[in-house]
Amino acid sequence: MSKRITSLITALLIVLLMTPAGIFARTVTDSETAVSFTADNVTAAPGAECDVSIYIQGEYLAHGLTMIVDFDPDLLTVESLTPGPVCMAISAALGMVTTDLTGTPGKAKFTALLPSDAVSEQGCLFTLRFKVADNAAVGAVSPITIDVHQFYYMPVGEFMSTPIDFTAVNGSVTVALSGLPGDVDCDGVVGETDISLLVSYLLDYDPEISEQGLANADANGDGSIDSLDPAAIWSIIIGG
Ligand SMILES: [Ca+2]
Ligand SMILES: [Ca+2]
Repeated sequence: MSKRITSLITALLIVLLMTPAGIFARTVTDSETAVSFTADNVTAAPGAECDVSIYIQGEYLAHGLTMIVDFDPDLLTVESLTPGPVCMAISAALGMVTTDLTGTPGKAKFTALLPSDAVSEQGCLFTLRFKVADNAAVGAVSPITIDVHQFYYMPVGEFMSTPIDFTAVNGSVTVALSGLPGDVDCDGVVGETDISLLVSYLLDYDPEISEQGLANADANGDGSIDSLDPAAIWSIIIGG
């Protein structure tokens, strides 16, 4: 790349970075197709890790994207961001990708700038790995909100960025106990109360047991809840 082009690109970037968002923006033209950003909906147990991917679909040509993924910082801590195929295409096109996962609790920031070639890839942009708080209540939900601040087309030689139309479909992380064999009362531990509850159930005393609790009641995993399972729970207790 010649020095002149490099200088031009640098000048363009400076203009872009110093310009308040949208001041030079034009209205989206009819020829552009709406793009959708989507986030996964996942479940995870208290204290567990889970992955939420952000996807981009639709036809587009983009030179810039600034996105903030919002989540509930009381429920989730973001641990890492793994680039997906779209993010890798941005890097391959010599784009600049910056992330900020820790600057503000509850926010993961992703910025991509492509000074030369536009990107049009579809698929996974990146995957965020979250850790669910140890004390998270079962049934609590953290929205995963996609907040796109800038998404535009601006080839070299253009002094105005053109916003690209898009829709965003948010995701969520729901705190749920994953199958813990033997944990009939779903309190996160396998104990003698689980045996009592299961025995009550087997004796048709009709105790209140959740759907997950019934799944956990099959402690030996043979597909049925029967008189072998209290012993299996006892084995888990003394073995653990
Ligand atoms: Ca239990
Ligand atoms: Ca069983």
